[in-house]
Amino acid sequence: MGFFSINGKVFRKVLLAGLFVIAAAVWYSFQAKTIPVFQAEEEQIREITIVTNEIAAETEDGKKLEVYRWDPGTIYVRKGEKVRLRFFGIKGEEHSFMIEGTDVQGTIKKGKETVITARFDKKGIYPLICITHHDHERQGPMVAYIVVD
Ligand SMILES: [Cu+2]
Repeated sequence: MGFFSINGKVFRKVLLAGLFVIAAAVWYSFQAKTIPVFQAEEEQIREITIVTNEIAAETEDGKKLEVYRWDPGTIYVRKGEKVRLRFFGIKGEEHSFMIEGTDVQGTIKKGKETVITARFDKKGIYPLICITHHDHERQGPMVAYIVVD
């Protein structure tokens, strides 16, 4: 009886140790797989390049028409996604801009890059407005639309 009860204790200890090893192996394999995935997700920032463009024309009587534009004019972003907006000034000396519905604002100069990192947590359409070229009288409207869904 004594022999069997000692054996029973040893068996239980070995069983518990075995279960612990299995649990640790399962936990470790789970950790090893998930850690790099989380790191990759955190580092993911989508880059969007936007340039300042100009459309010019002339009427039959020689009147010059011109409008500054963002290129692209529509930017699609996922809700909660981190984006890096790289503005590059091509046409026009300077553009002071804001993104309506956010506190993002800045200035783009010809031949220079302005970089802004943003995250839109609410769905909607956010106008990217150039204040310098706001309306028809000031070679505008220079507006693009950031569509967040
Ligand atoms: Cu402008």
